Amino acid sequence: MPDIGDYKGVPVIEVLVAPGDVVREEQSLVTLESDKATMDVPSPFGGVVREIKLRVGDAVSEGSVILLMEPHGALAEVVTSEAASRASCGLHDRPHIVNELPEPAARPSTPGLAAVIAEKDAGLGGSSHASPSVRKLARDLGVDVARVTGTGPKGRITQDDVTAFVKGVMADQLAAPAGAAAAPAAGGSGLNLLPWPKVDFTKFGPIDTQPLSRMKKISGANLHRNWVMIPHVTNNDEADITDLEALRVQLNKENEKAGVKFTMLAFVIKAVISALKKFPTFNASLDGDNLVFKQYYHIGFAADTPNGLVVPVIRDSDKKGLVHIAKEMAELSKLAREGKLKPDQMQGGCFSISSLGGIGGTHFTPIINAPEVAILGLSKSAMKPVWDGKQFVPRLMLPLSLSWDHRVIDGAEAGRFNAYLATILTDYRRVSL
Ligand code: CAO
Repeated sequence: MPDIGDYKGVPVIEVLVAPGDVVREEQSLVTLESDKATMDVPSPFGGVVREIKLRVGDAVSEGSVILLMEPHGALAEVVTSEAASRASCGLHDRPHIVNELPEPAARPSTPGLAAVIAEKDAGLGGSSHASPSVRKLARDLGVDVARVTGTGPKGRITQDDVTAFVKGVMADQLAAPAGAAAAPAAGGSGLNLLPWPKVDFTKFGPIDTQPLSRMKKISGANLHRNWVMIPHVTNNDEADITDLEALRVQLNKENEKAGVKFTMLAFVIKAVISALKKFPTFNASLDGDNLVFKQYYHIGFAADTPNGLVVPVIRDSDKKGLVHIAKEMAELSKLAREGKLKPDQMQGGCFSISSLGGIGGTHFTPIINAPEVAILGLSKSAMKPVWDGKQFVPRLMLPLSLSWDHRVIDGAEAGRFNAYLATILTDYRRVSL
C-alpha cells in the first residue's frame, strides 16, 4: 500500500482483481473508503496477479501488502524493480482520490446490452477505474464497467459515462432491425452515435435554469432504471363503467354528509385485487431465478405532487372496504402533496395504479415500479357508441393500459387480466367472487 496521506486503518470495500488477472500499469487494484473519501489504489506496473493478500473489510495503512504480482513484458521488467521497491517502501504516488463531481460525458462504446451482460456472466470483463458508487450504478443497470469508456482523469469512469453507455446501448437496440442484435462497427463499438447534445440555449433565446427537485432526482433514477432494465409491454383495453359510474355518483350523494368521496380509483383498486387473486403472477416479484408470489395485497397509486411523482401504498387493500380505501387514499394523497409521506407509507407495494383519469388522455404507457411486475394506467373515461349486437348504444368507457414485465408475464395472460378486470368493472357485483 503506497502513501495514503493521513489515513490509517482504512477499510477495503472492493478488491478489483483476482489471481490470474492480467493487470495494466495504473489499473485499480482495490478500493478503500474512509469516512471522507473513496480511493482506488492503482498498480505501479503491469503484470499477472498471483495472490491476493487482503480481503474486503480488512483495514489497511501505508505498507500493507495488497497482492503478489508477477511483472511481464520487457518494458515492465525495466520499470519493475524500481516501481515495485517504491510501492513496497510506500514511496509511490498517492492513490487517486475519487472525485464524485460530475464530469463531462463522451461518446460511449455501444455493444448490445445482452452482449454486455453475457460477457459479464462469462467473467470476461476486466477491471476499470471507477468509484464504488459508479460501480454500484453500473451493477444496478446491468452494465459491465469494463465495457464503458472512461472520460474522467486518467480514463476514470464517471456516472455520466455509465448512463451515456446505457443510452448508447438503448439507441443501438432501437436502431437495429427487429430481431437483430446491434451490428458492431469496427472495434466492437456499435453504431456511430453522436454524443448527448450539449446546447447553449441562450444562443436561441432567454432561459431560466432551475435544479431538479430532490424528489424528481430520486424518482427519475428509479424510473430510468426500471425503463432500461424491465422489458415492458403495454396492453390497452376499455371497460364499460356506465353502471359503476352511476353507482359511484349515487354513493357520493348518500355519503356527502359523512365527507367521504368515492373516486373511480377506489373502485378500481378493489377490482384489481380480484384480478390479482385470479392471476397471481401479477402479484409477484422476480428474485434471481425465482418468482416470489405474495400472499398480501398492498396497492400503490401514483400521486402527482408539486415536487414530483410519489407512489403511496394502501396496505392490505383486500381486507379494507371501499369507504376505508377512499378515505385512506384521500389522506395519503394529501400527505403526498404536502411532502409529508413517511418512507413506510411508500414501501411494500405489490402492484401500482397510475390514474390520469382526472386529467385526460386516451391511453399511455405506465412504467413498472420495480420490483413489481405490472402496473395499470387509467385514462379519462368517455361516452362512446358501443354496438350491442343490434344497435349502437352510448356507454361510458374507461381506458385501461396495463404494462407488464415480459420476463414474468406473457401477452395472452395480460390480455386475460385486462378482460377479467373489465368484466368486474362492468358488473361490479362480481368483485367479491
Ligand atoms: N375518467 C373521468 N374522470 C375521472 C377519472 C376517469 N378515469 N378519474 C377521476 N376522474 C375525475 C374525478 O371523478 C374527479 O371529478 P369530480 O371532482 O367532478 O368528481 C376528477 O377527475 C379529479 O379526480 P382526482 O384526481 O381528484 O381523484 P382520483 O381518485 O382520480 O386521483 C390521484 C387521485 C392521487 C391519483 C390524482 O390526484 C393524481 O395525482 N393523479 C395523477 C397520477 C399521475 O401523475 N400519474 C402519472 C404517473 S407517470 O408520470
